[in-house]
Amino acid sequence: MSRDTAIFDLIAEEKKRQLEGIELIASENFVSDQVMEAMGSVLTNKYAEGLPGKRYYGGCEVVDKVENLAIERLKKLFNITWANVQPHAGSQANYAVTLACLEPGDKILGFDLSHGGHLTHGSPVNFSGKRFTNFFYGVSKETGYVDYDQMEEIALRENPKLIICGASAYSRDWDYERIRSIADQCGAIILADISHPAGLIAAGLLNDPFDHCHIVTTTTHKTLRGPRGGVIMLRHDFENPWGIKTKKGTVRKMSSLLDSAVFPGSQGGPLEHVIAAKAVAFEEANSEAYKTYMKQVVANAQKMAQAFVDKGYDIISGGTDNHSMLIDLRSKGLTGKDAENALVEADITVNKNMVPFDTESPFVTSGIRIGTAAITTRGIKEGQIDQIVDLIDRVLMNKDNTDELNAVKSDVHALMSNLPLFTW
Ligand code: DSN
Repeated sequence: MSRDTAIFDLIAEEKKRQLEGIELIASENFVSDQVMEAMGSVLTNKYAEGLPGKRYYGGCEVVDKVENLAIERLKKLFNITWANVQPHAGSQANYAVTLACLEPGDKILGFDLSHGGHLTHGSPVNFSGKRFTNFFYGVSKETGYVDYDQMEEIALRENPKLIICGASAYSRDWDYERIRSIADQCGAIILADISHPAGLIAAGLLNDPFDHCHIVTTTTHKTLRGPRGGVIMLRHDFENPWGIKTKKGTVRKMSSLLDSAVFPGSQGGPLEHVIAAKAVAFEEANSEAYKTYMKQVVANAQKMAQAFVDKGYDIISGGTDNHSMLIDLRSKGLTGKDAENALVEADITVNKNMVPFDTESPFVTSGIRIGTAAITTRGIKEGQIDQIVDLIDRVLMNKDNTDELNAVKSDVHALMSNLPLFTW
């Protein structure tokens, strides 16, 4: 068969878009060549349902070694004792946790989606909202920080079986110790979904959730800079509190329930090519160079948040501890949708995002979310941040002026086109 130019031309077009533009979506990043190579390898041909050493197919000797390497490298990265690297994505990881821990109708206390939470933390349009009974904590209107008093008040009133912390759009660190003290008062298990700040936690730049939160999930493609995927992790394995027993009559460990919840509970064959790419990314993240990269990501984000504040933009909570920030555009008379669309015209990519206490719908929103993981991978340092904020401001202040948007686009291409997609 001849080469499928329809698809490969589109891939080339997308590569050009990625090279020329400024990528500020907080959940995106660029992977190294070796991560890409592992993903595009012959491992995609192999079926390997089960776990290393316990498969339902022959010929798994090699992929067993691949998957074991991924697990060992991840254990080293976060100083943990157990991991499952098979979830196809963060949502699948969180689905497996609910399958292991909850019965339909059980209560979950999660972070409100409109305050920065994630769909899988209890949103009514997601499995987590459809299968379970959900309650939400949010941020304080005054400070923009998570309101732990509200979390405690709801937890003690409702006695949820699962408390979920972690966010898609929250720029501050989490007080995992406080969350544990709340969970212990009502007998809840805690799931920390660290999908966004995982790399910063691995590099020791943010609080470590693993001693306080019973179960931790993350995606592997955001700050972790790996292939698209998810993992589930435990530092301390424990007997499930519901007394679920093995066939031999002993109480099953949480690791065993989680393994079963991934396969056969919710997934079929693991994506061994993606697991190989995860292993490569975990090894990269175990390096000093990665720690330097993570520090640069935070330095860039803090510099950017300040530059926006200096231009009169309203950043939720006033700044950032991590790679991201949420900008409330209401004081500028803009919606998130208008801002996202105008910025795309200039090849600057962000996503519209609800802000706490938003009055617009999720399709319009009052804010945009910005993250610095991807531009930092391309080699952007603090010295170029003011220029990027200037470009964004020019777009937002001239959103209906096509000439100005085209002028900004030329400046964006001049800044980015000669930078590689991936640098250390
Ligand atoms: N991964 C989420 C994000 O963009 O933060 C969306 O599911």
